[in-house]
Amino acid sequence: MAQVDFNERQLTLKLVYFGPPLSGKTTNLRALHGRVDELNRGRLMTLETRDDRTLFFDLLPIFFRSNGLSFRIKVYTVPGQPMHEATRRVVLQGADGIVFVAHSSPEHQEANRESFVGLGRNLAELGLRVPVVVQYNKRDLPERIALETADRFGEPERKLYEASAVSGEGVLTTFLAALRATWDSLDPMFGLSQRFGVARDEFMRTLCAHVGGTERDTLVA
Ligand SMILES: Nc1nc2c(ncn2[C@@H]2O[C@H](COP(=O)(O)OP(=O)(O)O)[C@@H](O)[C@H]2O)c(=O)[nH]1
Ligand SMILES: [Mg+2]
Repeated sequence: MAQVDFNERQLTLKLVYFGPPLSGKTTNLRALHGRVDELNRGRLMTLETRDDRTLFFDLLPIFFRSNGLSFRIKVYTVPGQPMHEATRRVVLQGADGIVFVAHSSPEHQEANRESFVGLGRNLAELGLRVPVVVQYNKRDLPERIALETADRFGEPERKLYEASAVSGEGVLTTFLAALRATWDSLDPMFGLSQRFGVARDEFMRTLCAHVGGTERDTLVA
């Protein structure tokens, strides 16, 4: 759950990148890390085993000040392998928003579905109702599923974000879309816009500037 301190004018959000093994969650965080100004980020903590898979989780803290307000965004990834269910649940605790990173290759579609079902199960167990933004990563693969027929995970109207995280393409757009959805879901609960005196679009513009984006990136999101 977001930490909101109206006296200190501080907002801390938690965003979690979830998805099947090897879909590119850690690569998304690396690309984000590369874009954020050094002044506005902490160390990217990542723990990898030799087979290229995240053992526990990655964490990238991003912080910035604007209008006398201090924002902190903690971005996590979970390990995708089935055996790490318990770790995923712990990392998901207190999440305010989720980016689901799906794999674009045809043979990974079953793994995508299984992982999404797992996400739903974990969220239900934790009693969390948070926005989920879906990204299809690895759009650069020659063998990739068409977006028109891609799984929208039970929501036919769901917008799908395309990315190629190795080159950084689409990473920022997905991140911004997730934070916009997060703000929109928290605003009615906390009265963020009113009590902080910051409208959502202003929050988005400032955030965008601090992660090396342009006005265009917020519009696309
Ligand atoms: N071709 C291609 N490979 C990618 C892309 N994103 C990640 N990868 C590769 O896929 C592998 C798994 O990525 P990683 O971020 O560790 O996946 P995670 O298990 O979801 O954290 C690595 O070898 C990455 O370099 C992408 O957009 N395109
Ligand atoms: Mg990883």
